[in-house]
Amino acid sequence: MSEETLYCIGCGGPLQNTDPDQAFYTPKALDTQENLLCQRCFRMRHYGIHAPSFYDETAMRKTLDELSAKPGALVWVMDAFDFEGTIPASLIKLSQSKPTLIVMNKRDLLPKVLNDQKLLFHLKKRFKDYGIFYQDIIFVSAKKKQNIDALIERLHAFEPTLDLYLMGATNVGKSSLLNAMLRATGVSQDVITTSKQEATTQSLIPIPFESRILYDTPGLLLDHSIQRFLAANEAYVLMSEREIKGRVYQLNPEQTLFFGGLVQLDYEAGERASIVVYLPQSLAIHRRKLEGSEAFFKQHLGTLLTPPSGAQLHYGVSHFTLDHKKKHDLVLPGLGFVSLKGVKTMSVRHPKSMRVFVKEAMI
Ligand SMILES: Nc1nc2c(ncn2[C@@H]2O[C@H](COP(=O)(O)OP(=O)(O)OP(=O)(O)O)[C@@H](O)[C@H]2O)c(=O)[nH]1
Ligand SMILES: [Mg+2]
Repeated sequence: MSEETLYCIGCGGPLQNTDPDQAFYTPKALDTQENLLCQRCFRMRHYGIHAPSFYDETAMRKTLDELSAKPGALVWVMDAFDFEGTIPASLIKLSQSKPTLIVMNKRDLLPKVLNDQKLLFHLKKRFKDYGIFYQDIIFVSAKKKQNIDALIERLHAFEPTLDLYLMGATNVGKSSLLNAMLRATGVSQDVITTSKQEATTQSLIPIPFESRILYDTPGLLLDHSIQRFLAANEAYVLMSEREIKGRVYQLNPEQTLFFGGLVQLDYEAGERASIVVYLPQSLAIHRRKLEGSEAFFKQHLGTLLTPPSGAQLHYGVSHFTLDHKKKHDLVLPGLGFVSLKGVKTMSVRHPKSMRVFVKEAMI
């Protein structure tokens, strides 16, 4: 083995070729000049195999401390569809001390009725509420290669001496964006490993980009992520691949909607309500009367009402009293949102770690 440590080009981990059961193993000799992949990245890329992560909460805190101490600018990537669910508190703090660009990725998932102007107006208010500081907000789609040139152009506006850190929650598409930017500058294939799995990127990956270094970073893990409480295959099915269109329900009080077995919305009092569900299309919606819905939930959870189909989740119930004349969004972080009009009171059963809340409607 050569003296110098080599790093996996796919996930950033320090390579070793002695123990296949340990992190960042490669069967290849470590004295080569070629870009090497660890076994985990190789399997994820070529076989789509779900591979264990070596990145945990401790490593996450260490990375954050390291980055907070370095000069540089923050390129904060969020999932445009689930931005309320992809705002780690640690990055709010970081945005207050570093020049920050907000990149709303996965723009392709948002319903087309929500135009950029409307979205921007809403985001500015929300970011103010959160205490997020930023220079600009840009909408992109790594998947559809939308606005990638504009993003690169915007990066030029940062002081040339600053290195740039692509940061954000896990799975928002940081690595996909970096691959898209590299392709836009002539690289012919994806360099960094991407996947639906949490913590695909395991360590900082420095990429020389024009005159500076652009770092891909491991995503921040969130406790309300669906991957925390669902089996991997169930969570993957809920990760949308295309535009999420609203599913419309006209509901009378005393009616209930089940979103799979994950969320139960009991509409208690109000007018005849208009409810538009912006949740992954793969999540089945079941409608019934409110009376007896508790027993129905217990009886059908895991069979008619899935996911989850396996282990029992811990649920909590949140009650809401709303101004029924206004439109609101019920936000289900990690899943999406439900737009409500005409509702006075409702109760929502949800996984305990999913902190649901209501805000002014976006659409
Ligand atoms: N629909 C859609 N999916 C995207 C987009 N960008 C990335 N994805 C998907 O989102 C998933 C996560 O992408 P990654 O690039 O691995 O995300 P990441 O932020 O680097 O994740 P970590 O390394 O775990 O922090 C993959 O399944 C991507 O295909 C996008 O613009 N639109
Ligand atoms: Mg990544």
